[in-house]
Amino acid sequence: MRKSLILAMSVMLVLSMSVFASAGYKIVNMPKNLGNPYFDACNAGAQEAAKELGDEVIYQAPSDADATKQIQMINALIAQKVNGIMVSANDPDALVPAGKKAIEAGIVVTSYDAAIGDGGRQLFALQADAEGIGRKQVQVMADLIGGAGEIAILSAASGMPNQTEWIKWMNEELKDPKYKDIKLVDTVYGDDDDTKSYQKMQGLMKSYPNLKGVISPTSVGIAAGARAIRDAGMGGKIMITGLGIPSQMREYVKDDTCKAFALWNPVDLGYLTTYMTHHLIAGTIKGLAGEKFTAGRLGEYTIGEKGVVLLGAPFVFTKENIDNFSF
Ligand code: RAM
Repeated sequence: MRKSLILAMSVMLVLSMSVFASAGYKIVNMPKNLGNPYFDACNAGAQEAAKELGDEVIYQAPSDADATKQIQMINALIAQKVNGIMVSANDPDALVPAGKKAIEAGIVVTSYDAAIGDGGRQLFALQADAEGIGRKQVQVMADLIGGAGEIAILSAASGMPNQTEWIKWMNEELKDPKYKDIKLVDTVYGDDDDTKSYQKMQGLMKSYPNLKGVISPTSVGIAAGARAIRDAGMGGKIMITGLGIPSQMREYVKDDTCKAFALWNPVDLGYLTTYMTHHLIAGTIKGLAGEKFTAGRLGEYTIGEKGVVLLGAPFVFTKENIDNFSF
């Protein structure tokens, strides 16, 4: 008697669990490319949020940071009728038509990290204020090289919206007369590919024998650049800073190849994006400026102008604090 009751109850439990699971939304997390530990950290946050929300987040992207391949993937997802797509765009304008088509098909399209242009996405989770990020990297570099010498920028790809925006602010900051002894000699692109970024760093060292420092606003570029500097025995002679993730940069920070770099928390960025996307699908927000929503452990957020939701302020990592971070 008691046994059959327990059995009936467990059957009911399993049934209700599967009903709950099928009530969840199907959301695709589409970074610029796969195989990038920065985006893996974003995805860890997305999975954490999905678990809390009862949604399913599928991690899908091209193997290289290519806009055309992202467009093909978005088109395929429209046919599959997923509920939401969260995109870090390789090209802001090229992705607008595909994003629009998905929205018209009833799919929620959001961006994080690098936004699809206006009309091609509903909301954008912005990691940190672009002006602050751009200017900060120049300020850190100036400190590292004692305010004088030749510097270069080692970026990802020239069409990527976040890279373009940060570099614009770096150039603005450099106009300040206090940097009159610093000369930006070149901006090169490693396409967020480790080997290509490493070779671009080697090329910079060859072309500019007096190079004092490199700013790399990409987690792929800064790690490859630091490795190239160390392999060339130039650690301490050429400074590198930019945006990186602690797990990839720890060894270079510890041996002084990279004394300081900045970033936001990518796990939190993926977590916020997933909550934001979920609320749009559920209809609890429409995506209008001024609307508020709660993003689990991160608390309350307000939608800003042009559908931008700001994660928070960036953080500078050094030898003193790098061991406090696991991502
Ligand atoms: C790379 C990507 C990403 C950028 C980070 C800092 O992984 O280019 O878009 O935000 O670096």
